Amino acid sequence: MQDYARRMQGDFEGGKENGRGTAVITRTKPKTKKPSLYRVLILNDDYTPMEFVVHVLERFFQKDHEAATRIMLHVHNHGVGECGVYTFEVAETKVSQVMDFARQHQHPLQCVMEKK
Ligand code: TYC
Repeated sequence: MQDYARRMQGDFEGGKENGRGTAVITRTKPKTKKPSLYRVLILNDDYTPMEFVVHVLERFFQKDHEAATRIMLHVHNHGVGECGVYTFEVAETKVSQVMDFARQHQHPLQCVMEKK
């Protein structure tokens, strides 16, 4: 965004004289940056039991049984589906938790993240 536009939004306080007849713009509002968001996806495979995938969605993605079943069936039918959208570190943690849990139960379930 251009400075003049930000000034209109109150990001700057204008017009401090700098002794040379020109104005210096000083920032008054703290700069905030929106974090990038990441989709966490699960992938279909031929071996992981449907009930296990539903359990994963309930346990790690706070889905109720209906929502979890709907997402699982979407993945089963379309190959991939969204479990949730999170900031980078949260998404990374979810992916690790799912991959570890699937491995512990010897299922080939895959979970990945992608930038939105
Ligand atoms: N396709 C699996 C089956 O028929 C079920 C499944 C659904 C597996 C979703 C993985 O992410 C998945 N047992």
